[in-house]
Amino acid sequence: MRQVQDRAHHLEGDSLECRAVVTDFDGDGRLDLIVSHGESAAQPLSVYRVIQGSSNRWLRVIPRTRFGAFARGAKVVVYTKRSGPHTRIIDGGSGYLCEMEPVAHFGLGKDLATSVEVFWPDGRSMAKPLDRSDMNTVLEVLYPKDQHEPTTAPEMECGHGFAVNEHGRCTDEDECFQFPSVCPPERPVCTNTYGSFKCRANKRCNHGYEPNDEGTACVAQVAYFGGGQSSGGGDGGGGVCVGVERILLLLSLLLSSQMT
Ligand SMILES: [Ca+2]
Ligand SMILES: [Ca+2]
Repeated sequence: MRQVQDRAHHLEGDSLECRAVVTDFDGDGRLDLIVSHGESAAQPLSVYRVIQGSSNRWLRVIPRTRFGAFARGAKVVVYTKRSGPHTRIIDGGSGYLCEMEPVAHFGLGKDLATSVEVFWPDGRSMAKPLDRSDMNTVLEVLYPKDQHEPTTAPEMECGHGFAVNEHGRCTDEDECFQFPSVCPPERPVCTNTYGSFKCRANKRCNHGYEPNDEGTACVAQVAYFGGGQSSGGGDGGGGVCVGVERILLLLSLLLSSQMT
């Protein structure tokens, strides 16, 4: 990693106020990195084109609005054979001076996607089973104009830990509720999780504290928002609109991911 970071510093130097976006610049299904410079004078863009990973599978999903525009704010969930569900949001503006592509990109490695669900901001949704021929393609998903038109198929495959509900959508199975004895006696406390469940030892904690995942100690309670822990703010409001240090880190991660 250190070597990759040094290489990134060598390539980008100490440029100030540069911004970056990750996108599939050449349409080959592998994400590339574009870095802009020049806060006060014109400077060329840097384009880092990914050439490794050609044997990996991928899927790109483009949800559309009812008017055919990119569906900003839509959520795209892809279920897979081995690695569970993957979620992307079509971002309406990633941050200061840059913006992500309005495409849900899924790098699958050797895995296979089995179904895709799209949720539009107005609550409309669709679901569609996928097969091998859908891998390594760009999937355009039109807005389902007819509220009553079937938007799912009976052969939906959601993968381990999920089941198809009465609306034809993949939903998490509550293993703790369905199988009350799913946890072993030494770790009897069951906590349902998205796609799985956890078992821990029984432990009482004082107010403001909660057992850790193993039930071996009490830790301070933390706030959760939508299942993920809160995190600190970032430069430019998050997304991939970042300062030079984060660009170098992003570049390092991109380069290192190609080496694996
Ligand atoms: Ca590419
Ligand atoms: Ca579960």
